[in-house]
Amino acid sequence: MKERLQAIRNACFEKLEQAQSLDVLNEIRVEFLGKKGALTEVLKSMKDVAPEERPKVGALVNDARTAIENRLEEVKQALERKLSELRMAEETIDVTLPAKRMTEGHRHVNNIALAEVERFFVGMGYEIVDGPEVEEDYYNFEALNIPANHPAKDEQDTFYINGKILLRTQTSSVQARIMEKGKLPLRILSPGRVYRADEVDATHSPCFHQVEGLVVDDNITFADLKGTLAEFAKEMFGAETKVKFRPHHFPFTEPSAEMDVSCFKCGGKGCRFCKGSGWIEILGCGMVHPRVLTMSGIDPEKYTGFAFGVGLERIALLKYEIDDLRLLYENDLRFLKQF
Ligand code: 2NM
Repeated sequence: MKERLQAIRNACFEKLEQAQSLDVLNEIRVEFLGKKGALTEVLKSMKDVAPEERPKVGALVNDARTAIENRLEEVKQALERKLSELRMAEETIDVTLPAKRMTEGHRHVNNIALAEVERFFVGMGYEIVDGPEVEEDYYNFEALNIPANHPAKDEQDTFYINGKILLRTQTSSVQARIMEKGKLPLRILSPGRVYRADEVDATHSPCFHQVEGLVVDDNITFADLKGTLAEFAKEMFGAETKVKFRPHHFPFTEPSAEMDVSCFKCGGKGCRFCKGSGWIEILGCGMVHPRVLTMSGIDPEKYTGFAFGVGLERIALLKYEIDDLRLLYENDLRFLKQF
């Protein structure tokens, strides 16, 4: 019996020597100490031992069990220490390695141009205002003196949701909404997306951005318009920039004009950039039509105003000398990274 117990103990210790994982340790525990384990088998055979011998044999079995349990615990602790050292070694961080570079985003060209436009007008006391892109026919057309038979109202040019609701074609709709509220004086700038049913090409997109400005107060004259927009041109295209106004027609302004800036590439001598003319067309403007004021509940005998509208993409393309509008929307990083 003594030899049998010694053999079990040796077999167990030998296996423990080889054990490399906690799972294997547990298997060894079950194999030797478990319900069907080797030691339990010995206890079962006690019935064959002479009664006077049993206490002695029992004590021997208990010794063997204690020895195995102790060794199991020792091996377990040693193994845990070893595994944790291995893990620590694996997780060690080499603080001398160079840091990973984060890819940093930046503003889109359109946004850079918009920030510049906004900075100028906010500096002049304008408030930036916002309104719905899905707009009522009334604010997009009727309130701006665009009659029912006007070509801009054609389904060929405007995206209609239904007979009365559409995607705004200009951000003046925002201004019509604000004039209607009746708080005067007004000095507002409404940048935003506008939609027109155009085919995509180098200069057209069905969705683009407009910045429109509106001032309404007593004694506002065309001189205020000219002074404001001449300063704006200098801010955007350089202090040397000259402006010129050409008569034009818009339904919502009277008189109306288009403003050109002297070519900032050639200084007005004429080059490829300005197609030899020395001038570049930049925006539309005019004195707010008395009918537009009246429809918003403003008395045109007491108040006058000027307004203007500029295409943001046009400014961005000119300033950064980009020759195709589509580049602004394709989100090709090779393009975007240049600005
Ligand atoms: C333009 C050109 C001229 C304009 C008019 C108004 C409003 F609401 F006051 F009637 N807002 N913007 C306007 C005037 C827009 O865009 C080329």
